[in-house]
Amino acid sequence: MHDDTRPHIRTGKLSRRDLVPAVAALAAVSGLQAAEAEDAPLPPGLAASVRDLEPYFFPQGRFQDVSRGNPVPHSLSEARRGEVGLTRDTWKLDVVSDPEQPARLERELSRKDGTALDFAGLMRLVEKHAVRFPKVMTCLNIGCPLGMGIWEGVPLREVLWLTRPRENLRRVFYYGYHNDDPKQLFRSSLPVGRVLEDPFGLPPVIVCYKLNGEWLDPKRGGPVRIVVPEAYGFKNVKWLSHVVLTNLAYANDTYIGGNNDVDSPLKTFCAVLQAPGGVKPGAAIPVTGWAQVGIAGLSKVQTWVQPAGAMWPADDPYYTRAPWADARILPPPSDWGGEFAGGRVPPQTQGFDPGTGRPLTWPMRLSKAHWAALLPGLSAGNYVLRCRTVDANGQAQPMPRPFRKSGFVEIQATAFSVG
Ligand SMILES: Nc1nc2c(c(=O)[nH]1)N[C@H]1C(S)=C(S)[C@@H](COP(=O)(O)O)O[C@H]1N2
Ligand SMILES: [Mo]
Repeated sequence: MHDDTRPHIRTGKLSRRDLVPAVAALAAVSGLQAAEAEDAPLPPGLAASVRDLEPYFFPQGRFQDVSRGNPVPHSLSEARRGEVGLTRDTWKLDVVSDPEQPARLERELSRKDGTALDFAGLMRLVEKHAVRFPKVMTCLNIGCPLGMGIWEGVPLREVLWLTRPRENLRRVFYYGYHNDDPKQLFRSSLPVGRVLEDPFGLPPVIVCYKLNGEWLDPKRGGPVRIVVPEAYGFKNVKWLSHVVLTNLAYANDTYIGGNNDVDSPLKTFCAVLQAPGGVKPGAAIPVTGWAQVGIAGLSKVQTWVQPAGAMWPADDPYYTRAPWADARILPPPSDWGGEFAGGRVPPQTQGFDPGTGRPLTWPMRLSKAHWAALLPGLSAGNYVLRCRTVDANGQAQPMPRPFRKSGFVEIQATAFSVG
């Protein structure tokens, strides 16, 4: 459905899914420093393009939607959503042992026994345990983020502990409302260790009920979804209804079908937002774009313009020997977008200074950054613009994980003409 990556060079207006496929090989970039966003004033030829950039945080309605289901659960009428537990008043969550590979729990939370967790119960956990953090939502198979938001929830471990698990618990899997049709089930899973503890400063896996300070809307998976900070979209199950604690020792995600690598955290990569258009010979060319900051961070965004039809050595499929030039990674915006109440990032958002509301590090990991470049003027003709990231380990895109089914990471090529 959305596994759509037609391989051709994009021309003219932005169509975010049109990207050029890359093939596997090795790229090595060394001697790179950590990212530094530049605060120096932008050249006049670039300032207008930067002003026109998309907002940093997306309002809920601006997220792209790739939901499955027939009908998609968010398209149900409010009355019907009430009947199936998809409103805050009617929501219930089963937290049970897997009958196939049981974990030993002292108690289960289940609709059957009248002990399921309801929204009021979730809100009791909120009082003590709520967390908020920024995260980019990206589909493993799509070359652009679906949206960037501040997600709020309760750590999934707080819900898990309500069952008082004792032993034989190795994995947690979870799924949402799927029209009561087993064929429509969408399930994801995590090792229990990731749920119980947050490695390397990551935020927790959460049972999420708010986005950008507002209740999570039905389209975004409301009333409640899972959000896994470092994961691609498919681990972030929407319309959450069941958490199953299991002694199963390996992943059983629905996304394994479709040949996806379900153990692959977010990669670092970039693309153009404003492509060159209407360019006159000799005139400097403003270009803007976004970069996804994956687990390896972001050190640079670079661009390279090549005459159309020019050949490139077949032994360098990732263009590592091309004369790449650094673009600017833009500093934190003064207007965050996101339609936040009072125009401020919600208080106590992880990664933001509680006093000033400014980010503590930049660019923020597992988030998005914008970039801009003013390319030197060219003579009349046809060209291809490419862009790539270099991560904080010095690895240039699409390395170190170039494979298609562990997350989209191809070097984008955009055709344009001067004349
Ligand atoms: N219940 C359910 N949750 C789901 C899906 C789904 O089809 N059903 N799609 C997943 C996939 S593949 C992605 S990329 C994200 C997209 O999240 P978004 O629609 O909020 O942007 O939702 C995930 N959660
Ligand atoms: Mo996805």
